[in-house]
Amino acid sequence: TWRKHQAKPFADKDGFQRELVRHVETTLARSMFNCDESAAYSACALAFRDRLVYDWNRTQQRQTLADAKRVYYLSLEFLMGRALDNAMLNIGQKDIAKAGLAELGFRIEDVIEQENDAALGNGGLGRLAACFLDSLATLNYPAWGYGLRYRYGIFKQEIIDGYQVEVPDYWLDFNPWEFPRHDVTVDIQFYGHVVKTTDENGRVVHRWEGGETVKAVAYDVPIPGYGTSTTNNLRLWSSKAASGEFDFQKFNNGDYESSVADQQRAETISAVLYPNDNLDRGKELRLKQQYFWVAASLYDIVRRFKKSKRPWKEFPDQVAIQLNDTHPTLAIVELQRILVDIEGLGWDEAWDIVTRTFGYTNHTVLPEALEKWSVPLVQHLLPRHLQIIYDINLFFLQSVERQFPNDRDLLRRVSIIEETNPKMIRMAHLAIVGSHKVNGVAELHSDLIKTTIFKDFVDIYGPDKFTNVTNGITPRRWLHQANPRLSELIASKTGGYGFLTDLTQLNKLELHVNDADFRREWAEIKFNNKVRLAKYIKDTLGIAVNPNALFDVQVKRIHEYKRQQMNIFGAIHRYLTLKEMTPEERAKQQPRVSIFGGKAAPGYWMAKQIIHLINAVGEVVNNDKEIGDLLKVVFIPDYNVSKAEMIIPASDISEHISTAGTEASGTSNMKFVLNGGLIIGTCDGANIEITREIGDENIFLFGNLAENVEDLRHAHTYGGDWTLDPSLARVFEEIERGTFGNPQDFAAIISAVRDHGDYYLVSDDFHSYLETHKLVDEAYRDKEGWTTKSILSVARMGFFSSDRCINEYAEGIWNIEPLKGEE
Ligand code: 26Q
Repeated sequence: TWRKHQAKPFADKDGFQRELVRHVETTLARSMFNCDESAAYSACALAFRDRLVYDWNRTQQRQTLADAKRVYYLSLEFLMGRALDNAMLNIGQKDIAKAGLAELGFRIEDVIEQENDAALGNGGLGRLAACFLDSLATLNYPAWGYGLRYRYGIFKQEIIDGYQVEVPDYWLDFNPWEFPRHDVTVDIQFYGHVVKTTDENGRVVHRWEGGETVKAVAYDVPIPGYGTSTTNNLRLWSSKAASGEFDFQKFNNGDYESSVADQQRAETISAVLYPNDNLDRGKELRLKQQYFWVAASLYDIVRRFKKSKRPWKEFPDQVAIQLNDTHPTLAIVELQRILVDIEGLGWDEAWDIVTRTFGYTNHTVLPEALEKWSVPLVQHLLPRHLQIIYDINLFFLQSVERQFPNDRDLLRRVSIIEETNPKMIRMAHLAIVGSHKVNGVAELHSDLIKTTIFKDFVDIYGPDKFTNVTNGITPRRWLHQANPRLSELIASKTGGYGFLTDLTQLNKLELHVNDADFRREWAEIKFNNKVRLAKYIKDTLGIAVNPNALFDVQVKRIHEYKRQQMNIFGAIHRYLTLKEMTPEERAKQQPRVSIFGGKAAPGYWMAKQIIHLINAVGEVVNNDKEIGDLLKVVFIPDYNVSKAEMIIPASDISEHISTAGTEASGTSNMKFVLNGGLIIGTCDGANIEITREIGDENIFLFGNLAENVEDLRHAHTYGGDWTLDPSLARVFEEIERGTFGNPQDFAAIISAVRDHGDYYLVSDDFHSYLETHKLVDEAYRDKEGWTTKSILSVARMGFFSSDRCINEYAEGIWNIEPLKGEE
């Protein structure tokens, strides 16, 4: 009979309105007479949330009953963005909500805009985790995400006098999408010491004693799939003071202040997301975050397994744990500790279970991003874990020594411990040794890790331990939600919305590439998206941009390897070229808008200088009457997921121009092409596979290849005959003349290229970059040719769905099957 109580989809807009009004009047305790947009959002979110909760509970019951193998995706970042639009679309009732809200006097777009982004991530890695959750639910896989419930997500970026200023992102004021589980808590231990004793059978046992305890409280977030009742769970841990006797004693002794201080110290653990992207700047607090989250998650996973009463050896048949980069690598050590110290298994038996459970995804080859922790720090915070790491390393090195006798240098290179002062733990090595599969995120990147940073491990384990799973994106958010009109047009030509769950169906668009009406609509949708972005730019920045101009977009975290500096140098070159032209020549040029967006890590000084240069150039160019619409340079502040949903559909061409071999995959490249934008890019990351899929006539590739990067770098320092590209020299000259403000402000950006070895090969690639931009201008002039490229590219993007990607993980790494409910 409980089925009767399931919330049915809203029967119609009246049914939806009834629920909305009920929430306004009861949950929010407000009157419909003073229901503003914010209240309308809250009530609408609560109405849809009610719908999710039933599916969510049923999904969990079904998965428990089936006793099926689950995958647990451990990620310190989940860059979810907004939830309401996604929930409405996944349930399939956005139209009803739209009609219902309209009748009450609200535009659904304005209501959706009220929601804060859930911005618990930095960039690509965090957004990938969010796309994966969407695909896991949509494909009905039994899956949980585990993360941290940061009180502050990624900071909000303001631009003041051209410089980035960070403002805290307090996003939790009203969050209807999380459910606190005050009954689901885990006590997490830190510090203390290890006592070695023997048990009644004479076996050596290690007891971790003393130290301090912090409480982990679970907060659950429902993850609805698209067009399915499967609603998975994202569990985020929040830290709280463990109310032990300690506090009471202090309190009773009248030490109220210090007992409050202890409490605050505990809550600090989950207070803030570390804002570094592709940079390892870990402090003790970051290590505490990692252990806190990993220990709570594993306790939860093990508790669930133990309810099944199965023998331990079946753990890997019930549980797959995926490590999103090395951030959760302590999970390997923690599971070994649970099995050996607490459950009393032998080392080898435990280690076999551990390695069959874990998979590790690598997201970077940049040396400065490879995580290391100092041995003294781990010794202090997690004394027992350090012992276990040393034992893991000992057994590993012994086996390497047996396999490759007398190769001391090999042992030094692969050791989990780096013999520096202080000694460092190489988390990637630990992750490889403790997992059964290691994957990269695009073909080039997976090849690179096998031939460079992890080459020795391929020799040791053989090539089969290493694999590739090329990243993907969810077409639900990145096409259907972000670009509803394009989605509708595609549906009208491909026989419905089947492409949203089988993206390869996009290939049906090829049949219509010569259909004049279709082409006109296609171009019109892009134009309208550009008008919307132009309006946003005008309203927020006061810069008028012409929607007929070519919109050239680079939005991503600011990093030297991603080369926003090369892009702005290119814009300066364009400006100088235009200035040198006669008015007649100028009139023939293709108008452009160079659009930038992205955050710099607060401690990344060079990245902040680059933001300043972009804004300084914009200030001059945008106010030059001679230039007018021919060139605008715009920096959109506070780039985030919801801004991406507006910006990406409005792009004509986007820039993915990292130094070859540095960008593991990139995922925004996929989002832009899926929305009918073309790409200018280097032969790096997933650009290469995108080219293979869509055809090299539909992408603008340029620059040196990864295989030549090392030699070029060498030549910069030792070659002797290295000279700065002349066009680039001209750009530097202009900056140094003070055209864009005080040249001192930009000296470091120039020196990095001209005087300090040009590590990212800006000068080597600059000529080919400029030439390729000329080709872009020419191609854009041919409007029909451009539309053809745009349509054919979208038609061939089927491969880049995160559904394909998740199916590859499920089959090749996790060995899990979908579990569907009766719909
Ligand atoms: C490490 C230590 C201490 C503090 C922070 C960090 C840290 C945090 C975030 C290190 C790296 C990250 C994020 C990395 C990231 O986003 N990598 C991107 O992952 C994408 C998904 O696979 C790829 O598409 C991108 O190419 C890659 O840059």
